Amino acid sequence: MSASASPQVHYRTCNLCEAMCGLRIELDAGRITSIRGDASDPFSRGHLCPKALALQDLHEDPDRLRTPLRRTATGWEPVSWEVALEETARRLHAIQQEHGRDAVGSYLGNPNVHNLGNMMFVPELLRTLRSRNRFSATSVDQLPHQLAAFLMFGHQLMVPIPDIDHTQYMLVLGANPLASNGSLMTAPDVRTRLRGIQQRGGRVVVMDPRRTETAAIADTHVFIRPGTDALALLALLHVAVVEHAPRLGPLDAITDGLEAVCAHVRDFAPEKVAPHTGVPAKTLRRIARDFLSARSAVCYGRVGLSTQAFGALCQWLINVLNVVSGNLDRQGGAMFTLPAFDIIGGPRALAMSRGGFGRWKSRVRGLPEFSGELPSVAMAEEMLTPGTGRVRALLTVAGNPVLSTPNGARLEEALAGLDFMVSIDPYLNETTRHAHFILPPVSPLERGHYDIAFHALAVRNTAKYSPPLFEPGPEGRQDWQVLLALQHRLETLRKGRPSLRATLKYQALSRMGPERLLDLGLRMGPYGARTTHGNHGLSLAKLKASPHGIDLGPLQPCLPRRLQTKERRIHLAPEPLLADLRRLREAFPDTAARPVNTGELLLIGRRHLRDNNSWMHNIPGLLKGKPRCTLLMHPEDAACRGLNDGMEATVTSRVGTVTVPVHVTDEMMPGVVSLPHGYGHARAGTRLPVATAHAGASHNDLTDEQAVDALCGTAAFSGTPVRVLRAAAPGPATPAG
Ligand SMILES: Nc1nc2c(c(=O)[nH]1)N[C@H]1C(S)=C(S)[C@@H](COP(=O)(O)OP(=O)(O)OC[C@H]3O[C@@H](n4cnc5c(=O)[nH]c(N)nc54)[C@H](O)[C@@H]3O)O[C@H]1N2
Ligand SMILES: Nc1nc2c(c(=O)[nH]1)N[C@H]1C(S)=C(S)[C@@H](COP(=O)(O)OP(=O)(O)OC[C@H]3O[C@@H](n4cnc5c(=O)[nH]c(N)nc54)[C@H](O)[C@@H]3O)O[C@H]1N2
Ligand code: SF4
Ligand SMILES: [Mo]
Repeated sequence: MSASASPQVHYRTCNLCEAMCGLRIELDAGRITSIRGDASDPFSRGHLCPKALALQDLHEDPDRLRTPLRRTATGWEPVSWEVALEETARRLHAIQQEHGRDAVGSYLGNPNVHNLGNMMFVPELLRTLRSRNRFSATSVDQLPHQLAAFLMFGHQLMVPIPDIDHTQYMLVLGANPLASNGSLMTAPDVRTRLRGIQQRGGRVVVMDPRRTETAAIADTHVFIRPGTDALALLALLHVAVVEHAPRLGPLDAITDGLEAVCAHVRDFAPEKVAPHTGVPAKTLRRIARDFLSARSAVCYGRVGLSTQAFGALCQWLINVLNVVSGNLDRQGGAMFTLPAFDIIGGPRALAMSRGGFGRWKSRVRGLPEFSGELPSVAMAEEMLTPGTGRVRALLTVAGNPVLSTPNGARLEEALAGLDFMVSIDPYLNETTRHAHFILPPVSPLERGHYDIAFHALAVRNTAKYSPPLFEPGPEGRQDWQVLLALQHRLETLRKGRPSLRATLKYQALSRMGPERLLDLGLRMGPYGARTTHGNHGLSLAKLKASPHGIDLGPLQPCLPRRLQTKERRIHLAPEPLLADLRRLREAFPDTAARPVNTGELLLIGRRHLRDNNSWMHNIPGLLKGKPRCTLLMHPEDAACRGLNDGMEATVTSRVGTVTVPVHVTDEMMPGVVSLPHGYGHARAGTRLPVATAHAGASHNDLTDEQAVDALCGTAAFSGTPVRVLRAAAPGPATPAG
């Protein structure tokens, strides 16, 4: 957009988290003068959080890379796109030629899902690489949700979404939407939506080892021991089945496996699980009764639940509870979004794969594949363990696994030993510093945006397109352009010569870009030309003409039509999940005496409104105020270790030790401590001066890559056993020796 004399206004969606807030951005002479919430956005209604302002800071950050970099013996040097792409393709190709396809691994980070072009073009590049060593943030996050959806409803993205705007009872486990702004529940201004439940006479109940910001506004908060939620959910189901008898309503006719579920849950009376969970049986019974007698109710669990040893069981049991209480696919319960760009039921070429599970295993530890990916906890060992199939080269796209995946320090060792590494990323950070080439995309304001994923996971059906605010400079490349160029080069090298067909396809896709594919998907989607849901006739042009976005109405019941299982039935008791109950029983035997107090504490994570995983710490405005990388600890646990508020403590796990200041607070459950993740910016050789000045310690220097949900390989970092000691006071300087 060219500079002009009078102020201009631009509307767009913030792409930084899942909430999809509408923004109103004012510009003067081509420079941003204000960013506010867009009151006319029908979904977010003017809401925004402090991170929205960071879109300007990100855009203007002098440390954000603007040209490709090549690592040399004497440091980083800028190179042209031509050189960087050519050399990268050549190296990747050569390594695959010599060592086989699997020798090139990939890791995809979270921002891929917040980027239209990456959603469209990453799968193509991965198809070309055809390596089984594909990793992503999915397996340190929502994999259990996707596994449960795949096994129960036939598609990994048929994730039930809480109908927060209509429910009368919301039970939240292991999520803190007031800090995270909601996840697998796109719900801008979630605070007002939660308050709305209370204002219509409903209740919000939170089960969390910490009295979180969300717990603080809830009607009830219950402490629960980390890692025991599957037991608590089984006990809730026990009450639902034994006391109340299941009532599936219209789903009764299309649901298989109810008997099997009932048979298992009879064993899990609230009294029996109480010693493990720390939740009094009385409390669990009351929650179950209130849930079951509410006019509508929904159970929702997020990161705290999916990243534990029984994460897949947790997400399955949540779905089961919603089904047997008659709350799946009904207003105020757990519902399915019907997005305008339909990644589930849309045309094959534009839809996402339904998923797959356990079709192959990781080479070293035998961890199962899910949807074509292997668990990220296996990344380091796949690079460090010799033999055929060893990962010798890595492509990272929008990921910082050194800070985001368990035992980051070991992963770093592995990255340092790779033959070749390339990172598509705008920053020289803890991960990309190990790359041979860094290929930086333009800023989010220099590209068009449509939330393919989050429109499909939202509490309301809406659609909105954001055009680019700024034109990229001549050297600027969007992610998708980099991905496509790399793919084309790799294909050409593989064939040995440029083929006419491949060249034509490349040229066509370069011209089309993600926008034309989006248009196609919108036109062929449920609100498009062959419209089945109201007379919307959606297309990209129509969205462009509605800069605040289009409201497509509340979630609607859609079963069995939308089920993706072969027979369009719900599988309430999929075999792998049912079988996994045995592992749960073994981990928590009936006769278990309470574990003797060994002085061990359980470490959990924490998100803060002004953080975004690891990557927004170079923005001064977001780091103002007191340091946030602190260890929260209950007063009793602090007292018996001689720790006072503000003192430094060492925290030690099986894999490492970090030193952090302690904040003593009774918002923690006794026996549990909390440290945020995404810090640990003191590592040398990055180009993040602001982050380095607020370094903190990395939570993932404590988490253990051996701790997994054995069923699906998801990292189990909720509840890492740690020892905490008062740090030795810095003594007098000792003479250097
Ligand atoms: N201990 C612990 N660990 C956790 C979690 C936890 O709760 N506790 N949470 C987990 C979760 S839920 C997640 S999703 C993962 C996140 O794991 P990652 O996605 O690996 O980590 P991020 O910190 O999000 O890093 C994002 C990277 O993408 C880059 N980036 C940002 N925008 C773009 C873009 O548009 N294009 C490109 N090419 N790059 C971009 C950033 O510079 C940064 O390098 O972390 C997980 N790790
Ligand atoms: N401000 C901000 N927003 C974000 C992000 C961010 O880093 N910062 N990250 C984004 C990403 S990638 C994601 S996936 C989402 C995540 O969204 P949420 O899942 O809402 O994120 P958290 O705040 O980590 O909430 C997890 C909660 O689980 C609790 N918990 C930990 N272990 C257990 C356990 O064993 N049982 C129970 N019951 N609770 C437990 C923790 O105390 C915490 O309150 O947030 C997104 N939004
Ligand atoms: S809540 Fe999320 S989408 Fe909304 S302004 Fe903040 S970061 Fe952006
Ligand atoms: Mo995430």
